[in-house]
Amino acid sequence: RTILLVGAPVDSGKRGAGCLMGPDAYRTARLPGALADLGHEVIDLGNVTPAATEAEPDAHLHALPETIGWTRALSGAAEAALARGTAIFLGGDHALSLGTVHGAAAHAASSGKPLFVLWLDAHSDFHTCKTTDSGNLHGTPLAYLTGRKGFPGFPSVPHPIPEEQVAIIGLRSVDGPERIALEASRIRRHDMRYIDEHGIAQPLTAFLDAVAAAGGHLHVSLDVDFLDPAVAPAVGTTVPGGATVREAHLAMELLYDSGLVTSMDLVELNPMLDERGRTAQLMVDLAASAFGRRVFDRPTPRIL
Ligand code: DIR
Ligand code: MN
Ligand code: MN
Ligand code: MN
Repeated sequence: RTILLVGAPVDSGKRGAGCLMGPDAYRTARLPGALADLGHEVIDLGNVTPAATEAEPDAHLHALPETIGWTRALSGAAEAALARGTAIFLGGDHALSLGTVHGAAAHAASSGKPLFVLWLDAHSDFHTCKTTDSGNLHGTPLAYLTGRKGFPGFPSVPHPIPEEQVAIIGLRSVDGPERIALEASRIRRHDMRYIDEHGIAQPLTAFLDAVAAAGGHLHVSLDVDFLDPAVAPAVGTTVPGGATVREAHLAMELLYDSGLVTSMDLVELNPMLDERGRTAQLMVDLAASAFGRRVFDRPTPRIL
């Protein structure tokens, strides 16, 4: 495959700074080399910069104009990268997905394919600008991308993702208004208890079967806090009880086996909070699993 790396040093989606160093941490932890070792052609497109915007600051929403500028720029960058191959977006906090998935939806629409989104996260990121209590826009992308109202000043969403084409896995921190909206939606949602009871392969395989049956594109958004903080400490919003290293690798290996992944976000890594780069390294190893690293070959594509 041709894999395009797109740096998205977004740090406007929440208050604590540091995610802007994420793209260079992934490069330093040798993500390009790891992917090239698997036989891929890797093209690093460098870092995107936010578009200029006339949006006014908002008293409640943190860094609203900057986040609108990032959304506009990253949508265009994502659409352009996807025209050339598979795209990996190096974050940056989760506000970057407002733009990357917006662009992926435009690409999918122009290819005549439905876009599916897999959200691996402790949080549901299903707030609108009206319901967010923290005012942190990294908690909003899934609401924006599924076409919920309440995003004044943001680019319009001409290709909203149908709710049944979204799956969230890893949930253990859902705010009240998000929970009400989620329960009224058709979004597929699996909390950590579900993973404890059924394992991670079951809900993921069910979702991948739906993507394959629809002939869809698949965007994967991997938030560092999907992982347990004991193994991935470098994120500002740790929540205990997350995915283990093996659960995460199995998820990535199943994604590779499916052959369905067209784009991926690596988000919320804050290198300032890391212990000798271990979280960056784990994220690089997970990305490698998602793009073909394995111990033994298997009679793979159960789904293709
Ligand atoms: C939280 C944080 N729900 C908020 N969301 C995070 O601020 O609205 N998402 N950290 O990954
Ligand atoms: Mn395509
Ligand atoms: Mn998130
Ligand atoms: Mn999260």
